[in-house]
Amino acid sequence: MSFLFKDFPVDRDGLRVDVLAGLAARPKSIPPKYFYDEPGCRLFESICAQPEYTLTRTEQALMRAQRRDIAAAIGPVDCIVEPGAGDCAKVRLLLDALRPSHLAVLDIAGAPLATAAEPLSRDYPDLAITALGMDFLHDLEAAAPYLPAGRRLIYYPGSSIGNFPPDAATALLARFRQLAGTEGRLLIGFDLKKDPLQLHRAYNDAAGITAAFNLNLLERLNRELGANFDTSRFRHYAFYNPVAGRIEMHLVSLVEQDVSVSGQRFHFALGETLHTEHSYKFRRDEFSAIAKSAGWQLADEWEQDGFAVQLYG
Ligand code: AVI
Repeated sequence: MSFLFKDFPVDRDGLRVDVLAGLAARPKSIPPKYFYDEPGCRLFESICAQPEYTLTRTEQALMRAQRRDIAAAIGPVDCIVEPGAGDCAKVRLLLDALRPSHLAVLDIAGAPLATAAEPLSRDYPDLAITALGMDFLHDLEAAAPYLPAGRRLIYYPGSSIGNFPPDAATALLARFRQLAGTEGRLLIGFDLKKDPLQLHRAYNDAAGITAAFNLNLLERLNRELGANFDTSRFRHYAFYNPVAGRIEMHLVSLVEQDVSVSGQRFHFALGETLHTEHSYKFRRDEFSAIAKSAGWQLADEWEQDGFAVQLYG
């Protein structure tokens, strides 16, 4: 029916500013959103296909098995909004089940988003599609003028919410609440607490893809910030911390070394860590308490093989 693509200006200096600040902090850290350059996105796709990393496949299986029940619980929807939509593959199942008149997909990688979203108009000729190239963590509110009036469903699958510390997760869910409006709904998927060894294996796959994904962050800094990281001098180190309820992902320096990034020198002591990601795991009641503090009321929920999807209103 119609296809609109708008690419918001991205802060081109954001990577440099965030990385220099993160390397000056103690412990050193870099925000996980910087994993996803082109090679990083390919490596993440490959992680999702590893036998040990069942999260994505389990969510897909749950959504397929429960789609009618989920659609009935959601009820009529005018517009689906998917922040971080990427290749726009996951939302198709909801488009089939809910038949909304409008879809708005948001992603920091604007051009690939537009390429992924446009073919949807062939498969759903009556659907108005809006693709917004934006860092929704900064610009979410700027999406509002592009959304039609009516009932909105925010769709946030893939346990992406687990990559935020609890305070930041609550703040993001509260912003989703604002964007959805009082009649709006949220359908969100997240990974559940389970056997720590199963979690450990998921982030330490035998083929070494998660290690390559983690180390690609250093290669990205070499490519984009003129850094001189030697990746053979860092070890991918991921483990489940049961006290905090999260996988922690680190790059641990195997030697004492100095690294230059964007013209600044940073010292790594032997064994010092560069923290790259948290991936929180939840119990269903824990998550609904977080969502409640962000203004959402649990309406329904589904669980399969250690993964949950919850519906809020
Ligand atoms: C995107 N996110 C939900 C993934 C996760 O499991 O936290 C990212 C990831 N990191 C390592 N493996 C996968």
